[in-house]
Amino acid sequence: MKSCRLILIMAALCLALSGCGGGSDTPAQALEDLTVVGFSQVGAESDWRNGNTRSMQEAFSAGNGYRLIIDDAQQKQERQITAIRNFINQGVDYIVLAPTTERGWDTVLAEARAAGIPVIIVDRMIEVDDPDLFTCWVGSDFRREGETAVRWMEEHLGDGPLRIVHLQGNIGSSAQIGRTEGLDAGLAAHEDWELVFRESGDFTQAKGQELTEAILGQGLRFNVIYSENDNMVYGAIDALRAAGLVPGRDVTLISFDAGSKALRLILTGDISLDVECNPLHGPRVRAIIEQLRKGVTPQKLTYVDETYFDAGNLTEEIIAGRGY
Ligand code: GZL
Repeated sequence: MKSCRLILIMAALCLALSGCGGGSDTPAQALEDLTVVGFSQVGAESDWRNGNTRSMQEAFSAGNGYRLIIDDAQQKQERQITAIRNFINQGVDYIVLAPTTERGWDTVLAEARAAGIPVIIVDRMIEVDDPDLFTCWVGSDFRREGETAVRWMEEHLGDGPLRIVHLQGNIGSSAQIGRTEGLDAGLAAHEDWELVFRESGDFTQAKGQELTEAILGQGLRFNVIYSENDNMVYGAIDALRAAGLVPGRDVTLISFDAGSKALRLILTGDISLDVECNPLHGPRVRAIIEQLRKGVTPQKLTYVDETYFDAGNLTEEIIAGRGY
């Protein structure tokens, strides 16, 4: 019922604009059959994020029986909270939230529950007092991603002191929290690993370049950059090259996401390790909603299988099949 109001308004608008009426394939009839999904997306800060958005658009197409309403929060939680309230007022059938940060969702998710709208969390995790405030979550194990990177560093960089520059993602996001925890465990375990710089680059290429330029300008000595996503490492590469340094030779670059552009930089030797964080959540979230539509209770937490790539295991075929 809740989506009928939205559909009828849209249908009336379509009919008014198109002057058509009657017939089984009128917009009203077509709209009536669509399941409406409100998707609050973090932003468009990275290749990963854009791949995630495309995956959701492909999964929730009209041809698949859905109408997807996407709100781009420009990496601001308050905009996501407003978007969720708008979805509630529009009477969508389902809400999907890709949360900017872990905390601060209890109130608005209680409003969605009171409205009888299931909420699916995708990608990053949320921390709420009552886990029944969301139906289920699908995403990555970010701590494990960080541990994968540190294990690789131990195996491949173990023969000398490491002076590490750490480019963090959005502070408070579970991607940043988990990847940072992984590195912190490595720093605690190795007395010849030194953290020489740590700051958030907000997962963006521009900030990654800006921070790297600043530390080069200060004359800081380092031999590893641990970047919590690909776009920040692209910015770091630009800064290193401008300073006459050779990425992969003068500085070892560690990254996360494993998008096709970054994997090509592994083949050229610029990036040494890229830990996969798969953004193609559209089919996963659609499968969850289709379970809900059949009255089936989905698994509460679903972790996506992920690996890592380096010069030892990467092929052109892998890159060709990435999808983002
Ligand atoms: C990780 C995702 C992160 C990516 C970044 O699941 O939340 O946000 O690592 C993206 O590229 O901006």
